Amino acid sequence: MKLTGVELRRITMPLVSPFRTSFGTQTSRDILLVRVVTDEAEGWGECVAMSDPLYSSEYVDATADVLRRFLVPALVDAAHLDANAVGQILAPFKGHRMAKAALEMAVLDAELRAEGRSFGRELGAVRERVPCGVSVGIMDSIPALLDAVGGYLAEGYVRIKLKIEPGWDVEPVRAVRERFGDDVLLQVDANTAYTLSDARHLARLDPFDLLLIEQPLEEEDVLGHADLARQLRTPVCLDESIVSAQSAAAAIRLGAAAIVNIKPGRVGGYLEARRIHDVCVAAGVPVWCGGMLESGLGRAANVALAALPGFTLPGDTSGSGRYYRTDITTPFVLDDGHLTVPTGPGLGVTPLEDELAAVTTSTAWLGGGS
Ligand code: NPG
Repeated sequence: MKLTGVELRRITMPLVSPFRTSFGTQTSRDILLVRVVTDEAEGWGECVAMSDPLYSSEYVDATADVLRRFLVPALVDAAHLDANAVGQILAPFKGHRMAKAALEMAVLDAELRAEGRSFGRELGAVRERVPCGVSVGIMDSIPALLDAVGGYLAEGYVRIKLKIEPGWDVEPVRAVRERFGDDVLLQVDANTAYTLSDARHLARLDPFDLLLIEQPLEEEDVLGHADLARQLRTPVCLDESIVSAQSAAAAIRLGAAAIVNIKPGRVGGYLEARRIHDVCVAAGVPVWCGGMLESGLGRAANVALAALPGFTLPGDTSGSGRYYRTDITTPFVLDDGHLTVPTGPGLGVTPLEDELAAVTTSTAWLGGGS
């Protein structure tokens, strides 16, 4: 393929309810979409960066800037382009994995659409549908939390993840266990909110038989996670710390990650996400697919990835309605706790013109002609 140009499109989608994590509260999602135009087909990518650099160092304005100034021009200059080449072409530019992932996703979509193959087929999906978990934000009170969890269980979600932070950890977990019983698949996510000196406190979660505790310590503290893991019965899962297959292999070798959350945006794209999956499978480490409040575009690709054989735990692959009243694609709707892996060419979904126009705040064309 030869790249003609790239459209960057900013959209703002209101959330159905505020989503609070240890790093902040969100009421809407500011998303950068990437549409690549090639001589063979068009493709869509979604950048998972947030408005502010609170989850990781990237943020939407920065991803738009690095795409415009460095990443897109490098691809426009390439004589022959395919998704496998994107990582190599962009390798001289350090970091910026979320920006790179969005561009690679769009090129992969275009390539697969041109060839009539789906993301699931390309990545190696072995399931037609995937079981879905839901991430439940920090609430103002335990009764409000129990209402929310009860609602999600009634909708069919097969696994509950509670966001935690100091002051909101043991009691919410205890309350959910007491109300909904020991059979509910339950895990917690700290988004780096603790330090190693909290080890004894976090060990108080052990009696609740959690699937895992996700990223209790800061991103670079891989050794700390290994030390913590020796003091907890609850398995330690890494999210923010895993930025590549190489960092996954190191974390596993050090005993810092018994389980890995794979988010394609965080690691530079779906191809690196698959490599992490392969590293984890070889090491006997279970993986699951994380979520970053994606629109239907990112959701489609995540559901395809979550259908790979090593994804043995339910992911944060919720239905569109968990976050958005109106999605920009045909919405993903839970069926008996599962989402169906799209089978059409590329992502298998495209933005709906009116819905997309309604949430668009700006567009910019980069590259050649049209
Ligand atoms: O289901 O899409 C989803 C969201 C799941 O909790 C979720 N994501 O830390 O994993 C996380 C968290 C997150 C959301 C992180 C947005 C960063 C941005």
